[in-house]
Amino acid sequence: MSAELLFRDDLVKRLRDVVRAAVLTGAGASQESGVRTFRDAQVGLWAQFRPEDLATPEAFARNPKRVWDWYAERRRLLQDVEPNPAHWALAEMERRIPHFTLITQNIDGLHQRAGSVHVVELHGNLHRVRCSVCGRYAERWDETEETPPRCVACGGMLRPDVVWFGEFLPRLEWERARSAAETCQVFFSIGTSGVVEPAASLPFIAKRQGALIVEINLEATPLTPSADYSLRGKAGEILPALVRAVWGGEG
Ligand code: BJW
Ligand code: ZN
Repeated sequence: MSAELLFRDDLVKRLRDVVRAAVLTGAGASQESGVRTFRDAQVGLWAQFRPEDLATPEAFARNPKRVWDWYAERRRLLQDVEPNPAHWALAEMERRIPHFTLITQNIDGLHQRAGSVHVVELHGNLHRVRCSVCGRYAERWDETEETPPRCVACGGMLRPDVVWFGEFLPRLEWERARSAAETCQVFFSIGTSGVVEPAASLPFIAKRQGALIVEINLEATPLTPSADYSLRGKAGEILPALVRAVWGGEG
């Protein structure tokens, strides 16, 4: 399949001279690595729970062990997972576009593993925990008989350093994401259902200040009617082809 045939000529031309770009990725960007998207993450042991019943502070307060075990299982599954061509292509775009901000809702760290440098993690990172009482962060902790393990400083329960429903996003990350949306010439929305706020508002912020909106998704989302280009298909196929069409080389 020729990359040039895939895209309307004007998109390729408009991307060639872009200096400031922002990208928002969601679970669909990691799907081809074998990471389940958030809304089909409930299988096996977890099939009886909706994500909304696990990814909340209330769920953790009610049953901390169940929530900790769900994240521990997802962490374990990630051990066998590698970045996919969508991650590699985004790392390549960062090398081509002078001011490039990659905003991700994913907590899997796969963008960084593919070589992306300027990554804004809006919803935290699965490989970090923090104390639910004193807020102390840790990237290493001992799995003890007690689940969740306890904070070495204050004895409070550790929790994953991720953002649950009803919690505020990390302030600095949100400021960086908003500022990138407010100043970019092109905004890419990739593999996100676009229903979880405030991340879902970022492409609309970009649109209001005149940025070109490019969406890549398997299906239509609430953003689709507002997108200048809606590319329907797998991010791991479309992104490398787009990089090849715009900048040439391997993509
Ligand atoms: C492919 C593909 C392939 C598949 N190629 N595509 C305003 C209005 C209404 C509600 C709210 C509002 N403001 C706030 C809220 C409440 C809430 C919210 O948004 N609720 C909505 C559900 C209605 N938001 C919050 O609570 C946020 N906090 C907040 O706003 O603070 C202020 C506040 C505080 C107190 C009170 C009130 C306000 C926090 C949101 C935190 C979200 N956290 C999660 C969990 C993170 C940890 C974890 O992973 O466990 O983040 S929820 C979950 O959804 C996760 C994801 O990052 C996020 C987004 O999901 P994503 O990435 O879009 O995945 P999917 O699965 O939904 O979609 C995948 C897409 O990929 C699909 O479209 C596929 O088609 C596509 N795809 N394969 C291309 N190969
Ligand atoms: Zn503590």
